[in-house]
Amino acid sequence: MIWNEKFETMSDDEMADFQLEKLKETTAWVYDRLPFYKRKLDEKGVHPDDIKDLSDLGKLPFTVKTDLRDNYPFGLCAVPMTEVVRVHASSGTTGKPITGPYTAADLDQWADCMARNFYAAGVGPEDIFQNAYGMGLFTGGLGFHQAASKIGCTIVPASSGMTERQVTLIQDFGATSIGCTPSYALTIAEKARDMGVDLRELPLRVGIFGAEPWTEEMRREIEERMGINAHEAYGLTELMGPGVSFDCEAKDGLHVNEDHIMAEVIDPITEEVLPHGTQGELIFTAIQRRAMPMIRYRTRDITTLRREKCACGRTLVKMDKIYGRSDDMLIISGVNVFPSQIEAILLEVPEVEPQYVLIIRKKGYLDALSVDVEARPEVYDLGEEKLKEIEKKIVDKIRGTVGIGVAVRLVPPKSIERSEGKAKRVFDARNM
Ligand code: DLL
Repeated sequence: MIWNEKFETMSDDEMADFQLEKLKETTAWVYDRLPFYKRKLDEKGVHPDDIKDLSDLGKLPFTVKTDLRDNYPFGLCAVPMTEVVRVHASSGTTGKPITGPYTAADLDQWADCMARNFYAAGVGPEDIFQNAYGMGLFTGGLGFHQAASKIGCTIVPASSGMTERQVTLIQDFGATSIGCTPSYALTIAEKARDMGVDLRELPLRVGIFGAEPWTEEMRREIEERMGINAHEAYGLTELMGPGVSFDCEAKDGLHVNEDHIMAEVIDPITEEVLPHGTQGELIFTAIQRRAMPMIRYRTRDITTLRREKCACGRTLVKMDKIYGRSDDMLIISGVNVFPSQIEAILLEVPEVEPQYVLIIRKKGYLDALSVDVEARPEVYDLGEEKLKEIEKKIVDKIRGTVGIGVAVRLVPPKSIERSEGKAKRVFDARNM
């Protein structure tokens, strides 16, 4: 199912023409209205009139997270507040939150982008959609809500948390589809099992998961535990929220809604734009938003772009599943490691649950990594000797695949805190 045939299957040439027109319009929009962008463009010696070609995007300055924090709350809002109809925000871990103001037209476009996500996952008007993303300032809850509403799904606005109730609602209301973070999907699946409810026997058939990195191995695990097709949503508050990109039935990368958001990948150190097929930091330019357009935003998310024929018929450029965030990259014995690499290995080990945490500690002058992972209940009961054997197996697997030595500890079932939203899986104990 394709929601917006025109833009999702547009030819590359037509898309390029469309993007150029919108890029010109948006650059002039921010230049004329926001002193922040005027100063940044002037410093680079670029004027909106200098944009003649799509490659001129590379001449524009980057915007970074601290620019948003420095302009908190509405310094980057390009319309009067009377035209702003809603504000979302992401808390982040440090400093001021990132705010996202929207005009009525921005909200409409956002709903269109998210509706594409629903259709690509095979969720339509006849579906009952349980929305277990957190409702509120977080863009997940209302972002999914307004799209499901536009499509005409029957919405169950459960929000996140109260997991037992989530299971009961799925059961009683006959939800056919669900949205939440992948880690919360695992929590729901586990709670269902504890309650003696077999989700695989219920009408639930699709999930749309996102807001945090997850591996293909995690996707298969969730599909198996819930008896569903697990699809993906990607996005960030700075660029509207979910709806930036989504996967389709091919499950081979995520289509970027590039008529709204242009994507580039750069080398995070040299800031040089990289060719498609090369991994680097994702950069987004929002070319249609009016309250808070964004010029070349550095996401810190690591991926690769590809423009290729997709089995689903969409022509929208694809990005690979997010490999990790540059902030989450660990350097262990001189080797760069992303948590996703460890997750992929752990999920291949049949004796453990998909519940783990990574702890970074100081070992002399170097950083050392410890992995705590839960043993399956029946495995945990086999005793210490067996656990040691499995721990060693995991240590060897990680050394063989990632090339680093780590300490692995199998911990008791249910001893790792369960997630209801974005899971916190990396702990820094270097200063403890
Ligand atoms: O997490 C928006 C969202 C809500 C996306 C619901 C999908 C579903 P923020 O809270 O601003 O916005 O966090 C944005 O989360 O830069 C990524 O690092 C990460 N992220 C979001 N989706 C994915 C995904 C929402 N599918 C940050 N895979 C982004 C990996 C993701 N990381």
